[in-house]
Order: sequence, then C-alpha cells, then structure tokens
Amino acid sequence: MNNTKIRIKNNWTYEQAYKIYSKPFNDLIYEAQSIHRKCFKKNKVQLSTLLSVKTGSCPEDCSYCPQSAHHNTGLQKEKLISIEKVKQAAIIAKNSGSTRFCLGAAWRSPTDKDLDQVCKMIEEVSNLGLETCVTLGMLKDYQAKKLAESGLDYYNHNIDTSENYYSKIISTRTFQDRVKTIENVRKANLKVCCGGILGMGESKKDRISMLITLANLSKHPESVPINKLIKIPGTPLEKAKELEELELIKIIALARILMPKSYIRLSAGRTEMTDSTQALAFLAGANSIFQGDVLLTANNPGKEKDTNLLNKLGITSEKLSIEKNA
Ligand code: SAM
Ligand code: DTB
Ligand code: SF4
Repeated sequence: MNNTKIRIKNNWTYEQAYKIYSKPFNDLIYEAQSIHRKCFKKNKVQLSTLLSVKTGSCPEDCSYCPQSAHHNTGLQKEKLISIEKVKQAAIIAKNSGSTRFCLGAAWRSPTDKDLDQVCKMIEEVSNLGLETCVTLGMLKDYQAKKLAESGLDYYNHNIDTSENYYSKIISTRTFQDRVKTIENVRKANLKVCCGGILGMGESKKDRISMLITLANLSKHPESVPINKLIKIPGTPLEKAKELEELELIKIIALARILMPKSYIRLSAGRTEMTDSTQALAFLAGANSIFQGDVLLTANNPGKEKDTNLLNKLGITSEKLSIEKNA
C-alpha cells in the first residue's frame, strides 16, 4: 500500500471487487488493515447492545429467522414491551460499555401506533447519552421522518443477501422493498445500518454482489453488520452448509476495502467462532460487535468472554463521545 488518500467510490463493478477478493490472502488482509488504519483508530472496537422489544409471530417468512410465524422454533413470543423495561436495559448496556443501544421488533412494518411507542423509547435511550438504533421492518417515508424527529441516530435494515439469491430466502417481500426502505431512511437524514448474512447456501458471487450493492448505495451505510447464520432448529436453514471461516474473513476484508469509512460489525454467530477467527476478523477490518449474552433471541458470547478476548488482542472499546453524553 502506498500513501495515497482514501477515495470513497460508489461505482464498484463486480470485476473490480472480484479482483480484490481473489488476491493472495495475506495481500488482501494487509490491504484491508492498511485502509482500516487510515480511516479509524487502530485497535479499537465499538460496542452495541441489542434488545428485542417485540418478539416472534412475524408475518414475514425469512428462512433464517427464529421469529417468523412461518417456522416452528419454540420461541417465547412477547408483545411490545414497556418503555420502563427498555430504559432499564439501556442503563445496564451503558454501564457495561456500549455506546449504542439497538431495539429490534419482529414486524413486517410498524403501525403508526407502534411507531409512537418506539419513538418514546428512543427519547428515553437518547436521554441516557447513548446512540440509538432501531430495526422495525419496512418504513414509509413519513415514518422514517417521525423516527428522525424523535432523535433516532441509526436505522438497521439489512439486504441480507444478493439480489439474485433473495427470493430463495424470503418470499414475502422483495429485494427492491428493502432498498426502498433504505432510501426512505436516507431521505430522513438518518444514519444507515445495513448488511447481511453469510452461510445461507449462497455462492461467492452472491456474497460479493451483496457487498457491491451496499458499496454502490448513494452513500455507504455508516454501519455494515456481517452476520454469520445462526442455524436455528425449526427454520428452513437449520441444516445449511457450514460457511468456511476464511470465507467470512475474506468478505470482511472486502467490505473494509469497498467501504473504507464504514463500521464493519462482526454480528451474529460469534458464539460458534474461535478466538482466532474473531482475531482475524478484526485484522481484516471489523471494528464493532454486539455485546451481551443474547442478540435479539439467540445466544451471544457474553461480557466475560468478550472482555477476555479483547484483552488478549489488546483491543479497547470506544467510549461515548462527549457531545452525545452531554
Ligand atoms: N424485522 C426486522 C427486519 O427484518 O428488518 C428487524 C429484525 S431482524 C431479526 C434483523 C436482522 O437479524 C435480519 O435482517 C437478519 O440479518 C438478522 N438475523 C435474523 N436471524 C438471524 C440468524 N438466524 N442468523 C443470523 N442473522 C440473523
Ligand atoms: C443485525 O444485522 N444483526 C442483529 C441486528 N442487526 C438486529 C440481529 C441478529 C439476530 C440473530 C438472531 C436472533 O437473535 O434472534
Ligand atoms: Fe420478521 Fe425480521 Fe425475522 Fe424476517 S428477519 S421474520 S422480518 S423479524
């Protein structure tokens, strides 16, 4: 890597991305880590905490998801929880070092009444000085605006896989529906958190294409969660072919190179990853994780394991900015 300035590009071609992905592994990782160090503080990770505020009975049929009403996963369902419960969980998250608190709801799209409640939750979390993120399914433009007015920082809405593979995974909505919501979120001046899942039987081409869609959005998502499929018994993907660990690392490196200034979050699936795999993911440019014992409904490594890992790697967590904490 020479000392050239980092250029943000939104017109990546498949051939360009494939050429980067196909470099010798060491060259790929070296390039990703070099870019990483020009755009971010080295050896730092951003910590987020998730909370499921409405669990299960989702009308969508996403093949990976334990919360879909189409699959029988034995999940304990729960209606929209109280604002007080959200506040308590956010305080715990803040005390354990998270800078962002993310609320997830198993909806196709929120009703206006639901949205009003979520707006109140956002105000409470924001008052604690935490960054806020919500993921509520598809949004109309006026709903995105309403969320922005309540002080929301980020909206999470994943494209999950390539445009080509999308219909193999979900039949109740289209890839274009997903992109439309992301556009509505951008128009409302919210920050975008958008990524996908690896290990759903997709090809290398699908994985690279998914990253190209993200990198060619009018503005790169500020956060890009890369989830490794958690194979939930009772979902159609419970027996999906295991993703090769090096494939996860190469895709993270490619994400870092295509979207140099975005946070790349090593998201779901860390309970099944060794320390070495996670270390490689950080080397490849991942700089964010979800902490805590659970994600939305599935297991996550938990504070003690993560503290041990980060200590071993000499990685420290980002602190809340003074501005947000004021
Ligand atoms: N209902 C909203 C939606 O789909 O946008 C928000 C909640 S949904 C659970 C958020 C994201 O979690 C999905 O887009 C998917 O990327 C991820 N996810 C769900 N189940 C997963 C699994 N079994 N393994 C990995 N990621 C998963
Ligand atoms: C994202 O990309 N991953 C998170 C968050 N965004 C909402 C969710 C992972 C969910 C894993 C399955 C579960 O906990 O139910
Ligand atoms: Fe519903 Fe979201 Fe799960 Fe799909 S991923 S079934 S939309 S909760």
